[in-house]
Amino acid sequence: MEKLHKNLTDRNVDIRKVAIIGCGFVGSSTAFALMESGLFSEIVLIDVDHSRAEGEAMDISHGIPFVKPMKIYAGDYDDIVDASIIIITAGAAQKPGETRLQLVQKNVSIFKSIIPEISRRKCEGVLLIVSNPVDILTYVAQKLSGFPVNRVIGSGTVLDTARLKSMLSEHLDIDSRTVHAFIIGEHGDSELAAWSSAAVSGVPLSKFCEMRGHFNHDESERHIQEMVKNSAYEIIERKKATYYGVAMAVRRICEAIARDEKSILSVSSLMQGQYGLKDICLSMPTIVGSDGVEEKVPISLDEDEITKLMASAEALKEIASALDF
Ligand code: 6V0
Repeated sequence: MEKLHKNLTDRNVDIRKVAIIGCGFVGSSTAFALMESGLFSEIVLIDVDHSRAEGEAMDISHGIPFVKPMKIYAGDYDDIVDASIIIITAGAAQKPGETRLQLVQKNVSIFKSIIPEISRRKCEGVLLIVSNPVDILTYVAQKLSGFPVNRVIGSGTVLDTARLKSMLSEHLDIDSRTVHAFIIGEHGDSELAAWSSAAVSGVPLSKFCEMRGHFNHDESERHIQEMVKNSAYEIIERKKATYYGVAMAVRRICEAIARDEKSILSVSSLMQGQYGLKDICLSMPTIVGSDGVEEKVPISLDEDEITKLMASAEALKEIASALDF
């Protein structure tokens, strides 16, 4: 069968090397999480504020004797040509009360300075976008880089899905790893929980809830979904930024890529006709392996979920169409 895209063995990348562009709260926490993971033997940090990247590299590298041997250093774009994953966390952060979408034009301008540096060097790694608004910036990175669709991924709702699982685990007093449920759509205000396909170890969620003494499904679902959606606002109000949760989410995505796990994660990527949606990036459960996006998983959605997904896509399209890039 003819190959649709080059797989890892055909690409000029070092599977043990990862780059992080942007070393603020999110970039440095991600570097720390990746250092602890033992997945990589080389981490390159890039920031417009080079001394900040140097400081983070120095600080984190002093912990290497407690983990596995590796190199972590501040570099420039020439150092990342063979990185298997290029993570972008550069950008202005969300301010209290500011929506992710309000950040958009500021961060698009930053991407216009970063992405051409990457494509000019013909990097063949997977681009993993974390900066917000992540779906819009994944779309912008896709267009600016000219990379194949499978090699541009946004962290999307991987974090929101983890928040959902952890809240359901508290609600049901059950291990969060046994909860199967996804937040889909935009990573932001129009996101939705795909309740109709949610389950705990194969038992439909509503049935499992009843088993654990919860019968008020509609109200609980509404409450939990609101809490997931407002998590970032709540955290920002208290500590000005969110970074540990997202760093763990990025680590999980990197693990799926570096180990070619074919894990199903709710990453953001270009829709190509699924659910009738095209030319926009948003999150759906997706098989993720060493080549990035392998395939989106067509989970079944009920009528209400379809309507909400369409509204989420519409909200994103409206913003994308107004962008100047
Ligand atoms: P921060 O602490 O201000 O760090 C941003 C860093 O980017 C700074 O060190 C800047 O110097 C650097 N930077 C700016 N412009 C460039 C450039 N052109 N090239 C290289 N580096 C540059 O922000 P923080 O780390 O808190 O947040 C970073 C981004 O992550 C923001 O857009 C957040 O909104 C986003 N988040 C995304 C999440 C997700 O789930 N996708 C979660 C939390 C935050």
